[in-house]
Amino acid sequence: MIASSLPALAQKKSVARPLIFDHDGGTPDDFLALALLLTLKDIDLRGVICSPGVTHLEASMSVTRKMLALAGRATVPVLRSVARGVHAYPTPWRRSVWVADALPILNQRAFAAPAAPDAVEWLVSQLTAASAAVTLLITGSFCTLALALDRQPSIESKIAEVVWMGGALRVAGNVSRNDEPSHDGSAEWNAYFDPPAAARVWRSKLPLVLCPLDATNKVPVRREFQQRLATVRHTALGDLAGQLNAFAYANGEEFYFWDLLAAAYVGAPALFRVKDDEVALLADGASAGRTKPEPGGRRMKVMDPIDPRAIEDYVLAQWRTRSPTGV
Ligand SMILES: [Ca+2]
Repeated sequence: MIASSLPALAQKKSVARPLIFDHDGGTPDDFLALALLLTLKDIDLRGVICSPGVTHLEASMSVTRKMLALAGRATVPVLRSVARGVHAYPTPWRRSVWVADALPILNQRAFAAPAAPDAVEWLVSQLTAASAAVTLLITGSFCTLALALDRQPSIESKIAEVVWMGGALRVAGNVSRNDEPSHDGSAEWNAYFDPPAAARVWRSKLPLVLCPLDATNKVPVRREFQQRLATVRHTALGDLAGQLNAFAYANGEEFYFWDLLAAAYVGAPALFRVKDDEVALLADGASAGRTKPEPGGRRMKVMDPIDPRAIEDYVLAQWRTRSPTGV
């Protein structure tokens, strides 16, 4: 950019980027990602799709609606996916969404949930009618997108890019043999939940940006981060984020910025290196859902956080500042 063009650009009103968020209700992860998205000024959030995955769908939809209402965005449509997936998540992982749904901060007012349109039908009609290409942020499996692509393949041309938290390229997967004895442990759960759906997206020409475990492993949720969340409690979204993040300690296991990292990329891509890669997807067998770097594999971009501490600082700064709707 040349310096002389700056005044003209400064006067030009920036156009918000249209985005659809498709999540699978993992608590706290998917909702932390939503809490960050709701702080972004340059995003036009067109709708939030609740897909099956690491959740109970009714509770996931309820939390999603209550979060949108808390953020003054109750008019953003919430869509119900009828996709089913293939491999069910371990039951204990899915339960905490019910606790999130009962948090007082999300229940300050009585809430009447409107009927939820079918996500696949809505996605096809939204994209078909879109005048500008839409970004998809997907922090669950591809189960819903795959159905939409099958229903109307031409929607591909209306998708600017798909940012996906999923895959494990040069690190171990997180599908445990304790939970899935027939699996070899090489896959990441968002790919393993519905490998044929991932294969459908692999067959598409969609621009794909991966946020794999290789990236998320670099950003653990540190105790210090939880303590710093207490300093952003003066905003509603910051307060909610701190309460949600406490769920990260429920099982005493290591927790990472997974979905939140992919959302941070949407808001602040400059905090990431992005490299081209070629990745094969194994759709069945003992490695079902494995995403394997391989010459000749599907081309995609892969994100890598430059500085994990800068990611923490970024999300805290977002939650410290009042959102575009003033909460
Ligand atoms: Ca998720």
